[in-house]
Amino acid sequence: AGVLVSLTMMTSGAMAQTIGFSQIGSESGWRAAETTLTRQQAEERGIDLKFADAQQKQENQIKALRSFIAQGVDAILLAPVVATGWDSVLEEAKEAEIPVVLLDRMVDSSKDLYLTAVGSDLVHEGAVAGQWLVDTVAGKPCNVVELQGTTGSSPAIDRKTGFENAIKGHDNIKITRSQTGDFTRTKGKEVMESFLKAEGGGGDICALYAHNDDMAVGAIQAIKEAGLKPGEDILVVSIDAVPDIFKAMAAGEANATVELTPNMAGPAFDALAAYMKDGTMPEKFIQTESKLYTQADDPQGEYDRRKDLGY
Ligand code: GYE
Repeated sequence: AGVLVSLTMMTSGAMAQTIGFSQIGSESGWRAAETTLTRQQAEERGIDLKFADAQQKQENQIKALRSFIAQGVDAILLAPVVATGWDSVLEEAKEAEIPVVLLDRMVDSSKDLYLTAVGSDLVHEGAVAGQWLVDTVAGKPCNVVELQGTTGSSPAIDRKTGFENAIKGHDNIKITRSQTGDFTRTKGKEVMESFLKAEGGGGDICALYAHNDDMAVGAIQAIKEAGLKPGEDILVVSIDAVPDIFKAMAAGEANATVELTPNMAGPAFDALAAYMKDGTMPEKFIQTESKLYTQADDPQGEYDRRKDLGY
């Protein structure tokens, strides 16, 4: 029986896997695209994907992980809505010998509590956005308003840090207001409206830095409703490179975005396949690239290339 089992195990590299995916929700176009691509890749690879939408709540993610552990899934994908509070449930997954792969956001738990993390260098993304503004205003005074991502999430923390690092030493650029828009269009619009009101109509707001394109798209609406020209009166720089930011760029209403690939699942499934086949340990962090796009980079063409990817 031993030989039979080992033969079965050896040929079962492609054995059907059940993988639990705790997704944050669908707060942005980017998140929707990540979900679409993850489902597609699971399908292509014959993976039985158990999908749980947490509606932005950490307690729902923790519940989902406990349910996956109880089901005895082969592996877990987790896009952690915030960076803290994961130790106990990740310990439970480790106890159950279920590998966890983080997608697009990080946790502050120790690295031995997850197999690997797939994501971008979030600090670098903020720095690319900040450097673009430094180069664009070229020494002229510029008051910036900032729409932060979800409070306590690693992208909100790191993208703020990166942007501030880039503008350090350029005293002409000042962040005058900064508040979370929770990565959504609706909140982005609401908070931008409050910024415009607080700044007496927004006449002295030179630029908006939004931690994602969806908040920027919402803010663009607010800027227009205030009678100002987004992309001209108020420069707009954000992150994700979703189709609708390219649509805004093509209309001259947005200026720059830093690309974040929504395909985090590909590298995650590859790392899991290798690990589950023969114990190959992946790097602890599998980094995806961050590319700057501006109005000079054929925004209409970029929109066309992305519009059918499930955003
Ligand atoms: O930028 C945003 C999504 O976690 C880096 O989450 C990701 C961010 C992304 O809501 O659109």
